[in-house]
Amino acid sequence: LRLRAQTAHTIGLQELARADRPDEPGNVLLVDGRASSQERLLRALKPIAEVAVISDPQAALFEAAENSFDLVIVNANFDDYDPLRLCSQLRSLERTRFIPILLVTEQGSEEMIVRALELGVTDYIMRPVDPNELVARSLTQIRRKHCNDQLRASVQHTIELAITDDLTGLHNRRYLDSHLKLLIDRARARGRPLSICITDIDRFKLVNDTHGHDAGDEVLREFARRVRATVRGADLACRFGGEEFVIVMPDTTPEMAAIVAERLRLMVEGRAFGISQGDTVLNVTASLGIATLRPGDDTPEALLKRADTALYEAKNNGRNRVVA
Ligand code: GH3
Ligand code: MG
Ligand code: MG
Ligand code: MG
Repeated sequence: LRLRAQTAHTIGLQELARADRPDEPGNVLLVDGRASSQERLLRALKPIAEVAVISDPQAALFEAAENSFDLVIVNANFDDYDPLRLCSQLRSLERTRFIPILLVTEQGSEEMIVRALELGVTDYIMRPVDPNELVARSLTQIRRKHCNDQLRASVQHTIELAITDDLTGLHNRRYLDSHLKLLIDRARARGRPLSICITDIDRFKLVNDTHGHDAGDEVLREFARRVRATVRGADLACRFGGEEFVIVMPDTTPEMAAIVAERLRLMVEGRAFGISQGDTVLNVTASLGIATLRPGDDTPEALLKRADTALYEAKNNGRNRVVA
């Protein structure tokens, strides 16, 4: 009778798991040095999870780092290997540090359990392992992992929205404000040059006035694409405001910055911008001002101000040019 009750209970938990996440079974890595216990634990877990079994704890670390598991179960039964070493490695690797760990230990190994919890093991279970308890503890961790993953992804998404310009997909001014100082400090600390370029589309108001605001938006998006095509991975490109863009270039001398700016100027001037109204193409030009970090620049604003003054000069000297 007791056995039957236990089976029913197990089924209850399975159904709960299915009802909760019908299309999201857990992915479990079972690290277990012995074939006999592997088989027993596997049988208990099979209804609630996809289980990968591995005997060698060092190989398990690689396995965990290469795949996305929701739970690692470490059965502390290896010959000549401290299971806590694996747990601690799992906790320290970037790719595995968020995976919950369930440790299976001997009765009376309180000391080991305390050390395990201290180094970040999530939960433990004592031998002989009760299958229901194993399922219950595993499900708890798998669900928690799924929730945490969703939370992390949504935080990531929110951050991205907050630092991205909706229209062009470039970084926005908020991101520039928070990062320019960082890039300047880093350049100073390393004794490396850093240059910035401010570019503003020429007579952009005319585009809006003649072809409408939507056409203006299309020009801005295409302009941003050409900015992106000009910069290197280490550069920070952002939409500073309306039709103004800023490029921050670490490790870049004034001479190199002038070359980059001239390349962008030619990229804009060289090929007309298509807009979706009929066959209309627009000839667009931009003016660019560059500045390089000097000892006297106390703030990011000081550097931006000099680039802006250069831009103003480029506008005054007839537009469609680079001024340093
Ligand atoms: P200049 O050569 O001196 O830079 O002339 P300009 O016409 O480009 O400069 P001005 O600052 O007078 O006009 C900028 C225009 O950019 C005015 C504004 O309506 C437009 N603008 C700003 N943001 C957006 C946007 O997101 N979309 C569109 N379509 N237009 C924008
Ligand atoms: Mg203007
Ligand atoms: Mg303009
Ligand atoms: Mg402007």
